[in-house]
Amino acid sequence: MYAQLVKSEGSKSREEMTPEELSFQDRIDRGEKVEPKEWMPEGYRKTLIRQIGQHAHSEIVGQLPEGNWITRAPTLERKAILLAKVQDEAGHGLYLYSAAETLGVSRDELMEKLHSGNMKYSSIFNYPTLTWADMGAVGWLVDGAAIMNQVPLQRTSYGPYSRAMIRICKEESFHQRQGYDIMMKMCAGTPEQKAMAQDALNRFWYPALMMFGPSDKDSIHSAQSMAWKIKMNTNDELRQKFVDQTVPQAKYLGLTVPDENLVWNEEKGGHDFSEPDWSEFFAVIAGNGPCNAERLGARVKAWDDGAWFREGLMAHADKAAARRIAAE
Ligand code: FAQ
Repeated sequence: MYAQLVKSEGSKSREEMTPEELSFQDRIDRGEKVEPKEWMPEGYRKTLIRQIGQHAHSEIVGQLPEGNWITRAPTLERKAILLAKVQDEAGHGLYLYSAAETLGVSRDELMEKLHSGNMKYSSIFNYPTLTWADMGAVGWLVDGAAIMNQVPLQRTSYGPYSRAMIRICKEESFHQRQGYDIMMKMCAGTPEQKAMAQDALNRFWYPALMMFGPSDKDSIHSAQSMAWKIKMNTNDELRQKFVDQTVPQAKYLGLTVPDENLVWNEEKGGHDFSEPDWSEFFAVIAGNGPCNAERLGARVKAWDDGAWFREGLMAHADKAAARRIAAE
């Protein structure tokens, strides 16, 4: 079924597996959840730390493009909604860091890897948000793509990740609705407002398609991650579903998806569409997108600026512990 998938490095056939690995794979195949204290192959643990850690970093870095517009939201109501949405993303980051910590990695280690450029976050957050319409496009397309990817992850095999996803998905669907609501208002507004909405769609369409990762033939982790049910679908499957879901929404808004090759293919029951520019994608994930330096710089500065607060909390915790010991 997944003829396009490349073999993941280090993946083993059943004949190559140890008895422990075989019985682990059987549990996964039966649909059982894996919990933190249970035995798991080292590769499974590492893959989860990579994916959950990158996912957590994406939620945290993902606050920046929208945070940029909180002070400039057009009404008090829009400001309150955007503020709540950005705070939700912080919460998602925290659930996910907690899920990653159950795998034996500390939050400080994950932060250090993000700040030193040794761990990724989603490519999408390296694009600028230039106008208020971008808040609509981010909610509609970026949260829309995030939901498409995260709904299946509610069934992922690692218990803490799966449970975090259930809660996150509830909030993401509100985020997507608020973005689409901004787009609806702008498209029903003046010609200038509608043109801003079209411009935002033009700039965010292909970066949103890139969120699903490289095409299946270049996705080095998919085969193994799907065998372990860490990932439930291939990158191309989810990208196709996203296009099929989003095209009618664009039509309803009276906007044009910026793809001349976009056409409904009756035979496959889905749209044919142009692939994103993969050389741009690989440049962005290598650190060379339009906003990589700015985004990472903002996170490193926030970490450094918060050092006094973390030290204060630790001093307080140490004093409280010393008092408890003295009282015993
Ligand atoms: N950006 O072999 P694959 C959100 C990397 S949450 C950057 O296909 P995999 C909420 C990949 O890490 C958005 N890097 O990898 C929100 C690997 O490099 P590595 C985040 C990417 O892991 C909304 C290499 O390419 N969601 O938006 C990307 O099997 C609004 C090869 O790729 C998640 O993290 C990319 N787009 O599949 C917040 C969901 N794609 O690690 C604020 C969970 C690929 O070997 C505002 N993650 N790479 O150095 C996943 O489902 C998967 O990790 C994929 C990638 C599908 C992202």
